[in-house]
Amino acid sequence: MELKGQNDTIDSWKEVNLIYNAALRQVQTKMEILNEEFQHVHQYNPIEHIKARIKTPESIVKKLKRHGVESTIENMVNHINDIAGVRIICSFTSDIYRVADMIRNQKDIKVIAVKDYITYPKTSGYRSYHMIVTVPVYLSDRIVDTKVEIQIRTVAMDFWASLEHKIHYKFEGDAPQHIRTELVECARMVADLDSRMLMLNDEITMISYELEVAKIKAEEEKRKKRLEKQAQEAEA
Ligand code: 0O2
Repeated sequence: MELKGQNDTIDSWKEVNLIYNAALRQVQTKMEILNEEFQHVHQYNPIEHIKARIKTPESIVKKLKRHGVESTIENMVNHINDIAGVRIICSFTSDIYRVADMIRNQKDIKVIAVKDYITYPKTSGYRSYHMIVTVPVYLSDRIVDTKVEIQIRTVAMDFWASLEHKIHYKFEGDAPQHIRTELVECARMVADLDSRMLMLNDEITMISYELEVAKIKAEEEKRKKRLEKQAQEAEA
């Protein structure tokens, strides 16, 4: 089967929409399957929930303007990495890296760029883990490797980013200094909350493990005693 890149195969907005929607659905389904499998094997869900969206034509045009390029289908496909966007919300920071590794291990997903704004937060305070990947979309006559932006973040990071995004748009990117300072302080608190919740969860997991081990040992002790008693009764 012929494998073509994006720019020489996509030539109309309708087709673009169809292809990016297909890519979005594939990534979303893959994530749901991985989450279900993880639950089955480890009795634990690393993913709280998933949101998926196609960027609106207005936002695409705005972003192309920001990039200083003409609004054409070709420029859109080449310059805009987040036409298809999937946001994965996790409970804990450790889950983010776990999910990112699961994505990397998918044979048909190609990771083309990673931005770790958790290890290196933005000056705004923004924290999130971004991956630009491509997935093959199988059409009747060709395969189109299609870009999807995956943002992975905790519930707390998402809460902060939603409010900051709203403020950013309200003030058209020029929020008063005291609001920006307060947002940076809130981002610091969010990071602290995430790390304390993770420590708490690790401690709970450890206690549950120790309780489970103690229960097994107690069961074993009981079984031994029962066998000893049965042996004594048989001797008598
Ligand atoms: P919108 O309106 O959310 O779609 P690229 O997409 O790679 O060409 P960039 O900006 O270098 O452009 O990529 P980056 O930094 O990975 O950001 C991509 C997206 O992450 C943004 O898309 C936002 O959704 C989100 N993001 C990045 N920085 C911030 C931030 O400081 N605050 C918030 N709330 N979100 C952020 P768009 O298209 O810029 O915006």
